[in-house]
Amino acid sequence: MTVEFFEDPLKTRREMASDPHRPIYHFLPPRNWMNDPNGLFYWGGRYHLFYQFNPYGPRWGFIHWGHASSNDLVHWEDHPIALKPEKGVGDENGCWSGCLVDDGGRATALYTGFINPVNTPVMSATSQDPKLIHWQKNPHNPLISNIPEGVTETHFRDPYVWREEDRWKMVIGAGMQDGDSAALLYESSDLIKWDYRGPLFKERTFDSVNMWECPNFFPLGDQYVLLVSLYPDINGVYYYVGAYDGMRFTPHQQGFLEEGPFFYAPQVRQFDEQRQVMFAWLLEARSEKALEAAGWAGVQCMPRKLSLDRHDHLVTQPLAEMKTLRMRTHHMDEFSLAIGKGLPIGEGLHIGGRGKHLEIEVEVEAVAGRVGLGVLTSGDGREVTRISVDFDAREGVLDTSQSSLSNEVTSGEQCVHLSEEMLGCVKIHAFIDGSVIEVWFNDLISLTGRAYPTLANAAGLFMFAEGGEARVRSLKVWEMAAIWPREVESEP
Ligand code: DQQ
Repeated sequence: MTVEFFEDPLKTRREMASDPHRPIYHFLPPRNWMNDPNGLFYWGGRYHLFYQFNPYGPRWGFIHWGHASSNDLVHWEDHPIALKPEKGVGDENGCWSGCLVDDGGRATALYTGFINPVNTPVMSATSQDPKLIHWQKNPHNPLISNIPEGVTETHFRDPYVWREEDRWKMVIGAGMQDGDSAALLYESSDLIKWDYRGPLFKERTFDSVNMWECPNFFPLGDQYVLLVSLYPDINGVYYYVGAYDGMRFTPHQQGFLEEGPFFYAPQVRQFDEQRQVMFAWLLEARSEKALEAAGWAGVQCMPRKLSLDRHDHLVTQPLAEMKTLRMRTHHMDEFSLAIGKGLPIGEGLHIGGRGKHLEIEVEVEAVAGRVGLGVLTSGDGREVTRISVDFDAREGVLDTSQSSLSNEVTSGEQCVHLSEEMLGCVKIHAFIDGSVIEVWFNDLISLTGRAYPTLANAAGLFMFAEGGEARVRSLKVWEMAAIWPREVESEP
């Protein structure tokens, strides 16, 4: 297949770079639609990221596996499309989500073939290419086409595979006829013939949820984690932490990894002893018409490291490697914020056009009111995105309700609960990248949002305190570099 922009992806990236909503340090394809990360993998000395991709437009449909690689999980190089739908083999209408494993020197993708909503077999493709450019579909495809009894026929997809002693294990996301969601366990000695072993774990997470998409199952410290995406309605990403006996999983802790509507379908891979690394699909918050005009849709979150806090809650942190993108730093210590007065930080620190691509770390103390940051703010204040702590409601808040004057955009307030002990001195760690916002409160709880300001100068940064005064212990701002070669960048 010839898809013009993959012949010169950097040229396409350069053409797209003047769009102020495009991130520069989050991964996205040169153009068109991307959703779930797939097949996160280390091979031939490089990290590989495959992703759900529609080469024909900025809308979901006729999904292929796009491909990029990196030597640090931060900077990426585009590669040709890896997997394409093909008639007669089991994936004629789409190569849906899956993963990659190393089968004794042969990279093997296990993925969902989409024929129609009630026919979504498990498929496989292999590559012995050190760069993973060339793929062969397995002649035994489809590997699993019969769904087990009790499973809803439209709710069976997204294989996640790992090696356990001398066997391969796999979980598949499912929805059951009894209303539960499930991670179905399979076992194989050769990655081709799979035996069903029953649900690894099943539960009705909430009444509104009838399937777990994209299950990930992996060890973390001395526990096991099952991470699932709540379907339908992109209801958020949920985790269970517990014990695993080789057949069944028994959780003792659970919760939302992120509850909002913009973070979905993560994939987790262990790359070295210490680190389980995760990417996830960040959804757009604008109309189809706006997406068609933009020519692109969907972003990956920054690579994140997973860990368990002292209560066995699953938490994430941006990978330390992201610090390599920090450029000019601005630093202010010990200052007060008077009630109701915005303190413009951008002007004082001379942050130029890079105000749309920042990392910000601020530590604040207050006893009442809302204290926080205004980002992506226009000179006249008509467009502003607020990231704050509400000390009265004990919440971290990401408020995009005034982010954009456009009526093609969905906006609103997302809140997360902060415990009493977190409120002593709150650290807000925010990443702003065009239209992408990822925020952590006290390095523990994260929120993701999208903001699409329309005014050219909407790059201002300020701090505010409403309903109570605040003391800022320290504020650090970094202008961030792009993850693409210099020639792709547009003038800030
Ligand atoms: N996306 C894929 C499916 C998966 C869903 C299709 C989750 O395999 O269940 O693009 O976003």
